[in-house]
Amino acid sequence: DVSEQSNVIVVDTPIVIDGGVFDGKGATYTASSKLGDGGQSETQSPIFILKNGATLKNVNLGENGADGVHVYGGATLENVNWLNVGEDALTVKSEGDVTILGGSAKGASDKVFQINADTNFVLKDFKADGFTTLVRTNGGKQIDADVTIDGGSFSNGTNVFRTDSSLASVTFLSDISLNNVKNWVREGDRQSGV
Ligand code: DGU
Ligand code: CA
Ligand code: CA
Ligand code: CA
Repeated sequence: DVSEQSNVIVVDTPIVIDGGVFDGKGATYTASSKLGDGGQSETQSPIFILKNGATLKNVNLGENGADGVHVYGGATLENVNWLNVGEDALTVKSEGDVTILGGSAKGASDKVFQINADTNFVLKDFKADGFTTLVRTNGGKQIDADVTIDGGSFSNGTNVFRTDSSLASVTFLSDISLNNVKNWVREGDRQSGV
């Protein structure tokens, strides 16, 4: 269910991609009010649902980001840009590996990537500007998330990685550029500054 509105595709039912590749060729997809308002309400729906190793590429998520992208059973994202993150940008909803290559996110009030299930989560050459936490395992939960952040540039945020899980790990590789970011890691109540 999509309709065109000045080169922006307005989505009022989540677009489900079950396996295979969805190439947006640079188009912008924004949520209609049926999915949410892009604020901090936890009851919003995603714009895209990726399942079973689907690839999403060359897509912008527009001014109403709603609950972004939900992933079930792993996915790859290439050159996906969140122009204004809604409640969050992407959520790992069930076990599976997630790889994010390039892309960017702006304007997250709280989290960018929300990990609610076991995953190997790779973020390579991503850019984020404006966030509280870039990558967060679900609050108060034990989640076996192995996160790798390889390059990228992150500005105007509080935490690069935050977890309450003793099973989670983060590895930082190559040249990561931080500008006005307070902590690399916050684990429980412990913070390690940059
Ligand atoms: O505990 O479960 O922020 O997926 C509260 C909720 C919260 C999630 C998460 C998400 O952790 O809603 O957006
Ligand atoms: Ca949330
Ligand atoms: Ca959410
Ligand atoms: Ca926002």
